[in-house]
Amino acid sequence: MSKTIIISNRLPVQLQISDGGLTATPSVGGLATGMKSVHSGGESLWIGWSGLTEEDTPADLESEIDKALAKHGCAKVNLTANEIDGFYFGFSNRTIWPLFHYFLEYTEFELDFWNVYKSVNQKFADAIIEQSNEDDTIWVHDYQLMLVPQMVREKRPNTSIGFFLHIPFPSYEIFRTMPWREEVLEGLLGSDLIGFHTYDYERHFLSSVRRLLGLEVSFNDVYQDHRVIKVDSFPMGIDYKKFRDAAIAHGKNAPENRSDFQIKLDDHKASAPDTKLIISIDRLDYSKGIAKRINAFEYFLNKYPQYKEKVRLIILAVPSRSNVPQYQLLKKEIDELVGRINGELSTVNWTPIWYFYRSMPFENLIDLYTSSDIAWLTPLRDGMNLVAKEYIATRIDKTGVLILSEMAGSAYEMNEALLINPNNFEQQADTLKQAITMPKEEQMARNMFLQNRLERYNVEVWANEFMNALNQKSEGDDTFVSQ
Ligand code: ADQ
Repeated sequence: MSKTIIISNRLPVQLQISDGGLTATPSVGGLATGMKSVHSGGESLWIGWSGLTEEDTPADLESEIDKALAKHGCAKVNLTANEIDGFYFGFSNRTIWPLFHYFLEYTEFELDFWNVYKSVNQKFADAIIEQSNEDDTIWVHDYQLMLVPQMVREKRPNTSIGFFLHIPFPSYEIFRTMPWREEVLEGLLGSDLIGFHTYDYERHFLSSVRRLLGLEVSFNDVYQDHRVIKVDSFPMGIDYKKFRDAAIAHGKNAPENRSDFQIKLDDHKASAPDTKLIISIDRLDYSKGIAKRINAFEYFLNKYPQYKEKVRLIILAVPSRSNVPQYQLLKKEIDELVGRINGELSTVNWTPIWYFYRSMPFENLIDLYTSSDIAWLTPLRDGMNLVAKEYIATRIDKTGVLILSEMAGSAYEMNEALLINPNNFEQQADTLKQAITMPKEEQMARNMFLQNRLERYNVEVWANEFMNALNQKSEGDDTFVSQ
């Protein structure tokens, strides 16, 4: 029986080794949830890195780990600490990530990183070949594995291979600065179907293919060596029902069942009923524009001083890639900014910014989404941004205002939000004022449209549409015969 093979850098299972032995817990991230309909009992296999380096894996636990992963339909690729350094922290996060998010000044073109990236991609490709058959369908995820499709194609000329990029694909002018640009494009073109979040990313990719490889491109088809590669956009949705149900359950919570975090939020509301809560939730990443947002908040308070003591900004930043120097610098910058602004503007009754640097359990995320009046998300570049969608899904009574950067992929589908340019402080100060004073009826009218769209185009639909397009592609006879 043919199966679906999913490949991503990390497996959707968290392994923990302690005195009590080994535990394997499924992760609850967006991708893991989204792939549920594809990754179901027995007909699929998920291949990825387990999160434990070879050095950290006790030899006597090796087969126990394999068995535990197999129970979740997963198989691991073993990576050494050195490989993780060069492949993940190196090429993936010091070359591709900054470059694809237009941070050329942070981009490092290191031959050593590139070499490790290639060899680790080969390891993933080898694992796929070993664990799959010719008639299986393969779905490769994200920027860490862009060479895998071509590497698999070499051994499996007739297998159906899809690739989805979760981050932006940059414009040709940016992409062409990379020394290994042709190899990366060739790697991706090993696929039958290449998916992006938005039409713009798709266009940028096709433009690079045409100009750097000189291949024929017609609409969204690329013609290469008697093959046709389809390129399309599939904007990723969320598990709408999960967020909505959690928010409904949260509303029904008896007072004694409230989390400590919720008690704190409720106390705050009770003590200052006129104060508006603004939330911002991201991984601590320079692409998310957190430092600029804090500066823009200070600008707003200076432009409209009547809102001092009337608004509070809650920043929740999840620690991320803290081995990469740029992330350490950013953490320091944000610590200092928050300290300075709170130091200068706080009063006995009011601290303008509450800053949390941690990952929060799902329940607390829901506490925050549901307790806030405004969500303010200002990425400087973002492939999609799922937080924007999650916030809207939790607004059961349809109130709440979303202020969203037009640089996020999600902005294309969320026109009813207040869209801003994160570099424009003047506009953001005015938009914050507009959000604070927006009548409830207007909030509800805007959110009704957003909710309907998010409910319809949820993450399951996203995954199914991609798989259907890939299956149609392999069923159709579109082999290209050059004249
Ligand atoms: P990310 O850059 O990680 O994803 P995003 O899409 O916003 O960004 O997803 C973040 C996820 O983490 C959300 O589901 C959110 O609920 C969760 N989260 C955020 N802060 C948290 C906290 N403090 N504690 C716990 N959970 C938290 C990449 C791309 C995005 C793209 C996604 C999916 O960079 O542009 O939308 O992949 O393709």
